[in-house]
Amino acid sequence: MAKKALITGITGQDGYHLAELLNKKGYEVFGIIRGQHNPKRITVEREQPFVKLIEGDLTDPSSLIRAVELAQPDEVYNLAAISHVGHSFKVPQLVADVTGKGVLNMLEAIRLSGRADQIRFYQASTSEMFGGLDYNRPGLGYDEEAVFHPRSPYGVAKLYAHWITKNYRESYNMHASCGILFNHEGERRGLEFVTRKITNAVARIHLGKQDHIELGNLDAKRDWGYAGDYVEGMWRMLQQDEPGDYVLGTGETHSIEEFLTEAFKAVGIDDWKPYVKQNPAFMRPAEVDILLGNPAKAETVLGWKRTVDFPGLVKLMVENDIKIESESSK
Ligand code: NAP
Ligand code: G4F
Repeated sequence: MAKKALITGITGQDGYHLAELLNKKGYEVFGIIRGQHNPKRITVEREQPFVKLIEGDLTDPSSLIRAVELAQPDEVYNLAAISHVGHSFKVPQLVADVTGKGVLNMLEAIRLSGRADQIRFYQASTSEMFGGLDYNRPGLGYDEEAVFHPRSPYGVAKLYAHWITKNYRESYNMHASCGILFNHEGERRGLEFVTRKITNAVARIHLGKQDHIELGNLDAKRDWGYAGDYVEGMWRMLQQDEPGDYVLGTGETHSIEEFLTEAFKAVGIDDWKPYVKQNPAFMRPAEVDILLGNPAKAETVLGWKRTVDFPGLVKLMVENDIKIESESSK
C-alpha cells in the first residue's frame, strides 16, 4: 500500500518541491492549506492535482487534529511558518503563535491521534537559530553541536519549535526529527527573499522593464543551496530507524554582493553598482552577518549531498525569471 504523507506549508517553496518528490516516490500526498480565499489553492490544484488539500491552520489545533484524522499519515512534514526574518520584527507575536507554538499544536495533534507510534514527524528548523554572532568556526561551519543565538523573533520562535520537537521525541518516544537547513532557493522562492528579489530584478532590467533594484545590507553572507536538493534530505531523515537532527548546507558562504555579481554576469553586465540603490527600509534591527553550514553528518549518515552549486543556482534562477518576465506583459 502507498505510504501517506501530510505536508503543512504546501503552498510554499519547499512544499512544492517536497510534494513533487513524494509523488514521484509513489506516496499519497496530503497538504494543509489555510484561509478562505487562498489564491494559491488554484495554483496547487492546477500544477499538482495529485495533492489532496485539507483546510487548516497551525494556530487552530482542532483543524490539525482533523487533518491527521483525515489523512492517516505515515509521515508528517511541518513546513508551515511565517518564514520571512525581516517581517518577523513587524509581527513578533503572530510569529511566536504560528512559527513557534503552531509546532506544539501539530505535535499534540499527532500525540493525541492514537497513532503517534506509527507517524514520523519532520520539523523545519533553521540556520537562523545560530544567529551568526558567535561565529568562530572559520572553515568548519555550524554543525548540529554549535551554539544557538537567534537574532530575530523568527529565529527565537524556531528555536522553541526545535526544542519542543526534541522534547516530544524524548518524552513520548516519537519519531520526530529536525532538519537544520541553511538557506535554500530556486524557481519557487518568494519574491520577498533577497535571492529571488535580485534574480527577478536582473531579468526585468535585462528586458528593459525596470531600471534599478533597492536592497538593504549587502555585506551579509549566506550558505545558499537549491531547494530541490534539500527536500531529498528531509525525506531521508524520516527513512532512518532512529529520529535525529541534521544540518543541511553546502559548506560554502557568499555575500549578497557576490550574488549580485553572479546574477548580473548571467545577463552580460559586469558592473552591477549603477543598478543597485541601498534603502534603509530593508535593513533589520539585528542582522545575521554570516551563515556557513557543515553538513558532514547528513552526508555520512543520510548519504545526502547537494547537486547544485552557487553559480548553477544563480544561473538557474535568473534564466527562470527571464522566462517568466518575457511571458508577462507588466
Ligand atoms: P515559505 O515559502 O514562506 O512557505 C511557508 C508556508 O507556510 C506557506 O505555505 C504558508 O501558507 C504556510 N503558512 C504560513 N502561516 C501558516 C499558518 N498559520 N497555518 C498554516 N500554514 C501557514 O517557506 P519555505 O521557504 O518553503 O520554507 C519551508 C519551511 O522551512 C519554513 O518553516 C521555513 O521557516 C523553514 N526554512 C526555510 C529555509 C529556506 O531557506 N527556504 C531555511 C531553513 C528553514 P500561505 O501560502 O497560505 O501563506
Ligand atoms: O533572503 P533573506 O530574507 O533570507 P534570511 O533572512 O537569511 O532567511 C531565510 O533563510 C533562513 C535560513 O537561514 C530561513 F530560516 C528563513 O525562513 C528564510 O528562508 O535575507 C538574506 C540576507 C539578510 O542578511 C538580509 O538583511 O539578505 C539581506 N538583504 C539585503 N537586502 C535583504 C535585502 N533581504 C531581503 N529579504 N530583502 C532585501 O531587500
